[in-house]
Amino acid sequence: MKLEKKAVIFDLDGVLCHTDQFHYQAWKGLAGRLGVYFDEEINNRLRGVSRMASLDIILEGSGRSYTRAEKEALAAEKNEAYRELLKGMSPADAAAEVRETLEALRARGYLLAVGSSSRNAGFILERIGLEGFFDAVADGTEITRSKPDPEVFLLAARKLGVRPEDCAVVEDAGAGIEAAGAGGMTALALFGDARGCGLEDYDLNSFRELLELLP
Ligand code: B16
Ligand code: MG
Repeated sequence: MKLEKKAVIFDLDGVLCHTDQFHYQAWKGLAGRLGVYFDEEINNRLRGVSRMASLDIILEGSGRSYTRAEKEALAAEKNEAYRELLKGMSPADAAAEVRETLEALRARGYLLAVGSSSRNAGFILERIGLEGFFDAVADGTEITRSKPDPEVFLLAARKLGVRPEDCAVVEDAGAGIEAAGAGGMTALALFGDARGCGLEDYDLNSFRELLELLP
């Protein structure tokens, strides 16, 4: 299959780098402190979902309700632990395959963007040395509705100045694949629960395979 596209929008956590393991560790620490059961399967439901919505999913297992203020404090506690883990990231955390593929796509004339639900996206891109690679970044600080809503991808397309149908989106989350489809974009699934979720247009076997799809 060959796609006719002008732009590629990349999810960040789980696609450009593997911060998903740090999200898991930070949520696991919080859940442990609260005595709430948490495992990899529950963690998979948090991919691409906003911080508050993630907390709500975790607290489903708590058997009690929390006030808005309590939840804000818990989300802040998790984010502090998560940011500590992010500080340990470096350019070595962006795989050579990712860098090389981004460079090759750029050389072919594609516009490149990030579309992430994360409010930490700017910090992460800086840590891994990819902040200069993109024509636009749309992230959790600029949207009101998280994936599966298409808002973040539509914002990325608008920043690039291209129509949604001219964009391919690369995602590791089912929620992200759903968001891409809802925005009228072509959804490419890589890793995570995105592959085989049933809503994707194509399952990628590797990041590099993008170079076969996008001539
Ligand atoms: P933060 P993505 C998402 O990023 C993560 O997949 C998701 O697990 C996280 O809850 C969300 O960002 C919010 O992150 O707490 O850093 O604002 O996959 O859309 O790049
Ligand atoms: Mg992701």
